[in-house]
Amino acid sequence: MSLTDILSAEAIENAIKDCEAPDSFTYKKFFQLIGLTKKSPEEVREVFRLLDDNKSGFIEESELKFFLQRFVPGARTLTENETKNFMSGSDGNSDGKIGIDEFQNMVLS
Ligand SMILES: [Ca+2]
Repeated sequence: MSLTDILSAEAIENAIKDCEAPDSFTYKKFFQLIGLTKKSPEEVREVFRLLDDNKSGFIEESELKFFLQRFVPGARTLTENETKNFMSGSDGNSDGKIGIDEFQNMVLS
């Protein structure tokens, strides 16, 4: 299973292009552009598992910097502001990392 089994490679490419400029990334728009907001809860959870490379069960703040590169290896890193906004918008229980339920809520709410 890979990300492009669930998401269209073209949509991913467009989403990455849309946030090429530093500080233009917002997770809401990105998840819309890649088509994730229209997926089923189970598909969203599968995407989380694919993004959780070290299988820790969480996406940590330090990993968010490289979030775009999980989709396209040549994509840019996120800025500190983008990383902070991403984390504060998704980390419902404020433990500094994103769990699978928090990820699902963030994408589908
Ligand atoms: Ca959390």
